[in-house]
Amino acid sequence: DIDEIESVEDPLTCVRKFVHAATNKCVMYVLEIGDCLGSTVFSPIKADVTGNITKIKNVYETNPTKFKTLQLILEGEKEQYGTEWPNVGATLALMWLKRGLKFIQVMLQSIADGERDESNPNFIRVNATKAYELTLKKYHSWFVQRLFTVAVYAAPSKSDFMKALSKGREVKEEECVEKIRQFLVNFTVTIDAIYEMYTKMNAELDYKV
Ligand code: EIS
Repeated sequence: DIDEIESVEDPLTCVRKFVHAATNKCVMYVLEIGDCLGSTVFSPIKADVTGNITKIKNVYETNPTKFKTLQLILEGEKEQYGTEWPNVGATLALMWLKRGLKFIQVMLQSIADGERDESNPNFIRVNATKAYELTLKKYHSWFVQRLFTVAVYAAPSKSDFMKALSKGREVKEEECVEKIRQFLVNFTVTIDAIYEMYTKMNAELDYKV
């Protein structure tokens, strides 16, 4: 929201507001993508991501003025929970949510960059596998890693995926890739800012599930 950004004084507030606004938008896209993936294999993933969002939203709604930005939520919870923090509340929910968002970012970037399996050019397995290795794998036990391998086999073909992203319309691959590129500009900046915030605030945990 340009108006909101221009009306504030210092650049840091600006960045926080941007992260807050952009995340709301990103989150909507994620849910839409989830719906497009229909398959029951994806329902635990969708439930997890939706759970994270609900948790963050609920905390925000307890005090929208105090929790105007994601950073203010983390700072507020740090104060509130003491030694339990960051393994608690919206801080924990966003810690996991950002990994799922980063997975999507890396996968879309890989598709946009034209990375593909030459013998199966209409599959997105290579893109999903790359994204998994760079974002979630390190937080998953051997068992969950096996589940991922199964999920990747249920992934739609690239053309079905593009169709789903275009809300069911038949679109040219090039046209869809261009939209993905545009989407990635703000999406990437936002996710990077959230990751940076976790690093700066020392809020990142690296246990496995
Ligand atoms: C966290 O979940 C909770 O999110 C968090 C809190 O309860 C915390 C406590 O430790 O746990 O166990 C969850 C973990 N979440 C930890 C795993 C759930 C699903 C496992 C399925 C494994 C396969 C994942 C691979 C994805 C395959 C994709 C194939 C590609 C087409 C366009 C595709 C969109 C896919 C988006 C992928 C996002 C995955 C997110 C998984 C996150 C995760 O590992 S709290 O809850 O704080 O809110 O209470």
